[in-house]
Amino acid sequence: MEKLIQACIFDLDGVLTETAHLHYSSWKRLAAEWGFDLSPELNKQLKGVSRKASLDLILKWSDKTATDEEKAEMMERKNQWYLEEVDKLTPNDCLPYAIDFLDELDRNNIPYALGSGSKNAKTILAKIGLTQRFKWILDGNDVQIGKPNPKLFIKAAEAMNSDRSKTVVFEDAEAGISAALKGGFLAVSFGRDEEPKRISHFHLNSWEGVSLETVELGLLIEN
Ligand code: B16
Ligand code: MG
Repeated sequence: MEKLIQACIFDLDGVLTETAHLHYSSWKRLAAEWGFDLSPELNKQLKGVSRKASLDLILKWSDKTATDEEKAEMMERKNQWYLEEVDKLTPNDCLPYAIDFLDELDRNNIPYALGSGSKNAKTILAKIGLTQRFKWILDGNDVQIGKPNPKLFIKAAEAMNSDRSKTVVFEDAEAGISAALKGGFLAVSFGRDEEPKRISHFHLNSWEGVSLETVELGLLIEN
C-alpha cells in the first residue's frame, strides 16, 4: 500500500522549540519606546509572521509611522535583544519527545525538512542541537514573502521532491496552517492555540506518545 505520509515539514518556533516569549518581550520593549503597550492578545497575531510584517503590524496598531531606514534600525535592535536570549538556549530547549518522532521518521526513511519563517532558524537549530538532523533547511532567508504565503513550504517540498498532497506540515501558527492549506499540504496544527486547530486537518497538543501511526490515523479519521 502506498504510504499516506511521504515527507514532513517542521516549523521551528512553537513546534520543535519555544521562543515566542522571547519575541514577545523584545517587541514589547521596542514598542514601549514610543509608549505602546503590546498586549498578549495582539502578540498572538504575530505568531509565525515574518519580522518585517510583525513590525508593520505593531506600527499600525500603535498608529505610528516610520521610514524604511527607521524600520531597519528598529528590527535590528529588536533582533539583538532576541538573540541575546536565544544564546541561552541549550538542547534541553527542544520540545519534549520531538526527537523521538524525528527518530521514527529516520527509521522509516521518510524525508523531512525545516520550514521556518525565522531568519535566525539556523542559529536556533544549532543552539538546540538539531542542525545535523535536517538535510533540508528552509527559513526566512529563502523567501521574500513569509507565511501565510505558501512559498517557503513549496520550496521545501521541491527540495525533497515530495508530493505536496502527501507531505505533512507541522505548524503552531494560524499563518503557517493557512500557508500549508494554500499550498495543498496535509496540515497538522501543534500546541495550545485554538485558531490553527480550527482550520488544520489534524491537531497535536504535544509530541508525547506521537507516532507516525498517530498522525496517519488522525489525518484519515478527521478528513
Ligand atoms: P525572526 P517560525 C517565526 O518562526 C516566529 O513564529 C515569528 O514569531 C517570528 O516573527 C518569525 O519567525 C521571524 O523571526 O525575527 O527570527 O526572523 O515559527 O516560522 O519558526
Ligand atoms: Mg511557529
